[in-house]
Amino acid sequence: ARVNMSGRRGALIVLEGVDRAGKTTQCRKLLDALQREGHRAELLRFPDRGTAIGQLINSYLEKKSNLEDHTVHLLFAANRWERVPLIKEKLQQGITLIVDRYAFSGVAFTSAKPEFTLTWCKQPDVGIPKPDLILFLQLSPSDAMKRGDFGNERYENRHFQEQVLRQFNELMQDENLNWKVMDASQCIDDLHQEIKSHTEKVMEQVGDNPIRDLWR
Ligand code: DGP
Ligand code: NA
Ligand code: NA
Repeated sequence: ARVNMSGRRGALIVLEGVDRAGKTTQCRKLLDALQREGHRAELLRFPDRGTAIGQLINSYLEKKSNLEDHTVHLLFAANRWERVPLIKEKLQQGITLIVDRYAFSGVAFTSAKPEFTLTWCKQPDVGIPKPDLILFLQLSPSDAMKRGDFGNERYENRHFQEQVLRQFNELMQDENLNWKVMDASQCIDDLHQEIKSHTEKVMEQVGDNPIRDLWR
């Protein structure tokens, strides 16, 4: 691995939220802004549909296949674990990572299904790199619907999204994590400025702090 001359590691920045909150747009704008200012930053997104596991997930989301609910939960977690070596390497090299969804989506989406507890859902992601900052793009399911019809993918319906939001709210009670709740109903550029300023603050603070383990 390349040595990071500044001695400062990159920050692990996660964007979360219900579907249509604008995560993908904001990830891209944040990446562009950081790079323009000369920071080393890269984008990751989960699920990463490009890997072998990601292809199983993709076909499940597109409803081309059915998978048992526990099984699909473990596949999503495995899809994050397969990127853990890369995540650690980039952070150590001083590269800030902007991540479009992470284990919090993993837990919120599965625990929104009947008969899944938060405790069970968290286990497969225990120990993945702990984010330095989690930006939650808050948008009510009714405002999300106004942004146009949901697509045809699995999970894209209002009732389910309401359950997901409830589960995210539970996860946000965890004071060991650095959650920042953002109003995603504001205009794209104002939201971007808020996200950028939180991110830059955290990038300053990480210094050479060790990368910690999530939920451990
Ligand atoms: P996206 O590519 O960001 O549109 O995400 C695809 C869908 O998959 C979206 O409805 C959220 C859901 N999702 C993302 N991560 C997970 C996960 O880890 N577990 C489950 N069950 N669903 C997830
Ligand atoms: Na989606
Ligand atoms: Na549940």
